[in-house]
This record gives sequence, C-alpha cells and structure tokens, in this order.
Amino acid sequence: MPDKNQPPTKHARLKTWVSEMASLCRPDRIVWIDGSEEEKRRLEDEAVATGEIIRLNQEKLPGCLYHRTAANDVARTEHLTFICTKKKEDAGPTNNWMSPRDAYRKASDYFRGAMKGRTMYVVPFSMGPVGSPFSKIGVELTDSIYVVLNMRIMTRIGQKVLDFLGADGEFTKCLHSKADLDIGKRLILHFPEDNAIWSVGSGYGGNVLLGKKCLSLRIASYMGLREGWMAEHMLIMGIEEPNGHVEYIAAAFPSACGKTNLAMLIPPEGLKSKGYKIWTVGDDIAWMRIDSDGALWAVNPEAGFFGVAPGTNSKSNPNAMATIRKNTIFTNVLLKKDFTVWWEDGNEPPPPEGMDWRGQPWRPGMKDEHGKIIKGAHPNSRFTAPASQCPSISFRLEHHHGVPISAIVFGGRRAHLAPLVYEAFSWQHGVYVGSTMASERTAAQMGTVGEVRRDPMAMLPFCGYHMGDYFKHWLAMGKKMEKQPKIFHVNWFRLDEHGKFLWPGYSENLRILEWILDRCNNRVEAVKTPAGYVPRLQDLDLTGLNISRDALQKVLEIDRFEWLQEMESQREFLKTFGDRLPRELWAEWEAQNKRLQE
Ligand code: GTP
Ligand code: SPV
Ligand code: MN
Repeated sequence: MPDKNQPPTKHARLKTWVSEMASLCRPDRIVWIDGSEEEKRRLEDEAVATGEIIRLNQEKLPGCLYHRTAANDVARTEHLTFICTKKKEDAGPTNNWMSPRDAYRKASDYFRGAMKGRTMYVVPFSMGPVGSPFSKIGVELTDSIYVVLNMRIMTRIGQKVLDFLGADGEFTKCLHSKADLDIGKRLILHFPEDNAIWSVGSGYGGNVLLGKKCLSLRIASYMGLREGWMAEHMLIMGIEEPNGHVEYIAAAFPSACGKTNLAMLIPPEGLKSKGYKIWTVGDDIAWMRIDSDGALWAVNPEAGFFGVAPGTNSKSNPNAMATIRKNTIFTNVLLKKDFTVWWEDGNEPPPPEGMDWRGQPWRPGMKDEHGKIIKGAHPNSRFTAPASQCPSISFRLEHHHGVPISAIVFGGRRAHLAPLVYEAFSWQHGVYVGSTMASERTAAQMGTVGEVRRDPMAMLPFCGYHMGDYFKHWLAMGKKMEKQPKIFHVNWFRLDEHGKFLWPGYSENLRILEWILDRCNNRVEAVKTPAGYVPRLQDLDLTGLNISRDALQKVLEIDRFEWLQEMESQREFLKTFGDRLPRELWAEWEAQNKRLQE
C-alpha cells in the first residue's frame, strides 16, 4: 500500500509548489487524487453527506449526480477573467489585463486561509491521451469535490498522469478555491509566462474546471503561438460516406451556438437513404497542427462533454440524450420529486412540481415579481458526461494522431445579415471572415443576452494573447500548409420577419455539410457574391425537407445594403487592433468593400 501521507511523486518542483500553495490556502489536509473507482465512491459519499452533491435516482439514472451552484455563479464571468502578462500590450485590446505582481498579490488575499476546515485535492490531469506527444499536463489544486468529480470526466486524471510526468516533466500550475463564493472577490487569472492559472471565488464550470477554457484555450493558445500549433474553440466531427471514406471538419461557433449539437448530428430522415454516418471527435476544443504530410490535423484534448442542457432532447440531439443516461453530473437543472431531472425543451412536459436551479419549490407557469416566467433549469444549466458513452464517438479520440481536417467552418448566431452558408475565396479571405465574425450573446456568459458582439473565431473570451498576433498566427499557419482546408461561414439562426428561424437547423444542417464537402472535393460549382461563394439551389439536396423556396432564398441572401453597413462596423472593430492588425486583413476588408460597392 502506498503511504497516503506521502506525495506519490518524485517531482520535486511539483511537491514544493503544492506545499507552498497549501501554506497560502491553509487546508486541514491534502489528498492526492489517484483516479480510482474506489476513490470516486469515497468522494461522492463525502459530498453527498455535506449536501454539496445530491445522488440522483440510481434506478433511472445510474451513477448520476446533481449539483447547484450559487445563484450569481451560473456562467463564465468574463469581466473577472484576466490575462496577466508582464507587458499590457501582450494581452491585447480584447482581454482584461492585470500585471502578474498585482494579480498574485490581489488573489493571494482571497486565497489566504480560504481552505481552512477543508481538504485540498491535488488533481493531476492530462489534456489529450496520457503520454501522447500532443498532450499537455496540468495539476489542479482545489477545495471542491464537485470540481474533482467533473475533472474526472472531462480529462484523464490520477496516478498514471503523475507517473508520466516523472521527476521533472512540465505541467500547468492550476490553483482553485471556492473561497466564500463572493462575486466581489472572484478572479480568474491566467499567467501564460509562468504557465499558471489562479481561479478564486467561483464554483461554475468554465471558471473552475481549469483544464478546459483556462488551460486548453487561453494558456494553450499562447503555447501554440510559440510552438507553431493552434488551440481553437471548435468541435471536430467526421462524416462517413457509404463507401467508408470519412472526411473531418472543425467548426468554431461561440458559446451556446450549436457545437455540441452539430458534433453529434444524426442524418435527417430525408437523407437517410444516402447512408451517411457521423462520428463525434470533440464538441468544444480542437488542438491543430501541421503534420509531416503538410495537412492540418486536429485532436480533441478533452475526455467528456460539458454541454448545455436546455434544448437537448431526443429530437434535437438523440446522441447527447443517450450519452447522459448514466455516470453524468447535472448542474443547475430542475430536480424532480423522484430524484430525476428536467429542463426546458427537453423530452418531457413540465412536471407538476420540483425544485428549481435555485433550490426553490417550483411549479410550471410560476412568475417572478416582474411577471416573468420562472425557469426550472437555468438557461446555462449543463451536463457533464464521459465522451466514451456517446454512441457516435470516434475511436480516433483516443488516438494521439487525431484527424485530418478538410474544412474549417465559422459560425454565429445572427438574426440578420449572415446567410446560411458561404465559402471564403482563399485561406487569407477566410481568416478575415473569422476575424470579423459576430454573434448574439447567449446565457453561457454573464451579460446581456441577445446583444451582437464581434467574436473573432469564437475566441474572443479565450485567446490568451494579443488578438492581432493571433490573426498573424492564423495567416502564418496557412502559409505553412501544403494543403489548406477550405474555410466556410454558416448561420443556422437567421430569422424571418415574424421572428421565426428561416432554417430548420439541427439534423438538417447535414445538407449544408454535404455542400461544404462537395466544394472541398471540387464536385460542384457555386455562385460568386461579394462576400464569398454561395450554393446554387440545385446543388443542395433538399429531399424531404419542408422549406419554401422563398424561405430558402431569404436564408441564402446577401443584402448589399446591409453588408455595406456591416463593413463600416467591421472597420471600427479592426481599427481597435492598431498596427498589430496584419496588413493582409485590411487588404481583404478593402477588397470586400470594393466588391460590395461595384
Ligand atoms: P458551449 O458548450 O457553450 O460552447 O455551446 P455549444 O456551441 O456546444 O452549443 P450547443 O450545441 O449546446 O447549442 C446551444 C443552443 O443552441 C441549444 O439551445 C440548441 O438547442 C441550440 N441550437 C443548436 N443547433 C441549432 C440549430 O441548428 N438551429 C437552432 N435554431 N438552434 C440550435
Ligand atoms: C462555453 O461557455 O463556451 C462552454 C462552457 O463551453 S464553459 O466550460 O463554462 O466555458
Ligand atoms: Mn464552449
């Protein structure tokens, strides 16, 4: 039996750091997480005993748990998220910045003694398969069992990671404490130059599962810039044709704009006879590199899905519904009397009663003091589920090499302007399209839902350095590739004059992916517009689809007048990057503006 009081590692730097952080946070005890089933059971029992976690109905939802976060802690807090580089300009105009000295000092005040009476868990984790040349290792110190149990699903954790790390391997130092969950003392700090992350005062997913957005996007994007690869907010999926040939695409949509849904797509009724099979490689994060064949290859560094619950049902996403039947953690959904869960736009009609995401008794139709309907589940309530449980999971998830990418798809949630799909003229034009992308804000971050904001490559909240340099990196990566993926832009969310979606979306989106792959393989011509190539109607397979020709034309339309206004707004945005904006992007803007005026 290994001695439970001795750190199970020979890594001197790691041990020193753990004891330093312990003297700051003052936990009653330190527990090194080994990743075993027995340990999982023990942690669950402990969290159930304190009320941190509720065990769900084990007959109906085997292995499933329930958790509520504080009412002001249900989404990422971008205004409390900082990039702490020595020089302010290295964080760029899109990030909040704090100097490392000020950040460590300020956060130390919040961390000091924050773990008194609690246990500090040491969670060694690997983003990507343990031992893969493209994986990165982190160690998260946390006082939350909920975090440990989530990290256990979302990443590969435990002794095998420490063993691989050896005596002096590199790792990202991740420190987290719930402290007293005071939003006034909440900070999510990234120190790319120190390979460190400090998060305090929150218990919500994206703020505290430090392997996810903090490491795999903000810190990893910075590593990628230095090491010549890319960390992106993208799903990865494979589309298998009946002859067995699989092509992979990567798609960047902002938070709560449809990545999980697209990644798990099941072909629609109308296309069933074509025999496509969809493989899910990832639903949120892609690490991409150029391999020896000169092509772009992608891996998903995660091992689970942290997906939006509301709207998930057997019609919109049957694969997700199958994935979350067991061993899943539900956060901030409605708890039913029989200890199962419910959310808006799920499979079932509302139950007659339950406990809502705030922990209050709930009945359907209940209104708040302003007369607004009270939701049972928070709009950003989530499920955490192992990727291995997804019926469409690709075996390539566990393969270090990943998958070759044929197309990159950008997308946003826009009621107007952006057509259903268009193709960029070149890699450089595609980078411009990504850099000027915009989307309506969703409930995934605190702020005003619905407001349109620029969100370059869906990375606005996740790029760990100057966004101008990030655009340069995209351009440089394109130049290094022998075979560049084609770049597209999609918008499933365009509305008609009555505020209804023009496009049915979800499984029907395969019809658009089909066109995208046809374009990648030079199988069809397209219509050239000032913004890019759009499909000829005859090239879209609309078999069995209930959409009027009028709606189809509207959803594909590029309105010159609207686009010229858009160009002005893009110009203002691009100006904010000053002389760190690559010339090439200005050139693309000028050319597009000219095309629109012709
Ligand atoms: P994050 O996990 O926050 O990064 O989000 P995501 O990009 O994975 O978004 P997700 O797939 O969870 O979808 C978010 C919301 O968009 C859900 O409410 C979906 O029902 C809705 N949605 C997804 N795809 C479509 C679509 O094609 N059309 C429409 N109208 N809604 C969609
Ligand atoms: C997102 O907001 O883009 C998410 C959820 O994927 S979180 O992990 O909270 O960032
Ligand atoms: Mn996301």
